[in-house]
Amino acid sequence: MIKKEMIAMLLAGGQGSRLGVLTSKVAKPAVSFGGKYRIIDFPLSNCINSGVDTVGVLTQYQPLRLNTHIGIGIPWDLDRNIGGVTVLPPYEKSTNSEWYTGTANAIYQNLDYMESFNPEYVLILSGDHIYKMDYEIMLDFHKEKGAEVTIAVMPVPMEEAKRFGIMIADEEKQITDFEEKPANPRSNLASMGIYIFNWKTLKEALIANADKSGLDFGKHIIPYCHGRGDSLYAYEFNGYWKDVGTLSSYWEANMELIDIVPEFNLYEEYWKIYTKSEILPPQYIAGDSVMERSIVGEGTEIYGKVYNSVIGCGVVIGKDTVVRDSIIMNNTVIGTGCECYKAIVAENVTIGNGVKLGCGEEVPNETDPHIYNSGIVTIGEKSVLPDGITV
Ligand code: ADQ
Ligand code: ADP
Repeated sequence: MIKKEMIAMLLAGGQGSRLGVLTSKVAKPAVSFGGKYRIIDFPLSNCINSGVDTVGVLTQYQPLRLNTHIGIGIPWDLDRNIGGVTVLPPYEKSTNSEWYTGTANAIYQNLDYMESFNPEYVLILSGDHIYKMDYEIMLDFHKEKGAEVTIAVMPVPMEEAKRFGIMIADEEKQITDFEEKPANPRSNLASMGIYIFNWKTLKEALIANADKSGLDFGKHIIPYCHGRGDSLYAYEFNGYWKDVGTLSSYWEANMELIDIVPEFNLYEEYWKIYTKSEILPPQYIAGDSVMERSIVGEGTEIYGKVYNSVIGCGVVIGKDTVVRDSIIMNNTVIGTGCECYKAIVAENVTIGNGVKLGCGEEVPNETDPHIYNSGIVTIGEKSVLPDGITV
């Protein structure tokens, strides 16, 4: 009989509406990041680097690019006969078919998948975080404490605490109180949305709460386990971790890669981030062009001037164009004589000549805070911007 000590379930199906036009056509975990990666590369690489070789990826919203990217898991060495990576979309059952209505509902609908590996532990991950973490060390902590549930936590600035699950832990790191996104947080110890459950505990909790609508870990499962007296522990993580769920956090995390001494380092040999990449020619940097403090993907051609920016693969930046503090994703073509300041331009965009991006007035949008409230101009995938316009 197959037996895997710990398997991972990676939640990658949320709509990601706070990323506005960046996620109108792709799932958030498939959004490109850092010039050559996609967000999901980080948790997937963490899995393989931590020795977790069985990963179920729960997809739902706009999964096409995500599916193509993951494929059979070759870049992450997750193409296995037993285990490996399996994409798990919601499927038609004989009774009670439904979409994944919440994070825990998505896991609940895949009880059979998990059961087939007969695991001791299940690691629950989000597909939208940028970090490097050794889940094996977290598992050691979980075992050492004799925990039923371990939640990875991090202190966050107090003013941001209400965006997260917040907990109070004692000196032994046992969780004494947990509140999901409290209006008035009593601590700044935030849940990273990364959990290790004993399989038996998880299964029982999911079955007991199966009828709740929008079944969610933070809202239902964790409070349920806490309420019935399971032993919950907080595993404190001290490295770099960023939830890139908003345009400003996404922009910031990209910009942090080009800091003079980046806190998050992509160049470490011992913890590689793997990705699926196309075979592309080398970058071409033309005479008279400028490249300063930037990351540039393969196959890109630079004829203009680029400062403090993250440029994807297969991008063309025309002559006399200036790009500053911006993120330009794969295969976007920018014409000549353009100005592009603090902008995020998605993949496969075509920008004409003499276009000005991010040079207009900053108009905070208070009625619809989902989009354009960050002073960052964002252009959605496959947009075509005609010559001479200002955005
Ligand atoms: P949120 O960030 O609000 O809070 P949530 O929206 O529940 O997290 O999404 C977590 C992950 O699940 C995302 O990767 C998302 O794409 C995916 N997901 C959401 N709905 C899904 C569905 N129906 N099917 C499949 N996947 C789905 C959580 C915790 C907080 C914690 C933060 C940390 O609830 O306690 O502080 O994460 O970021
Ligand atoms: P999204 O909200 O972008 O669709 P998720 O699937 O990660 O992405 O959902 C996160 C939840 O947080 C949503 O239910 C959303 O309503 C809520 N939310 C929206 N904006 C914010 C914000 N600025 N800070 C914290 N939570 C938010």
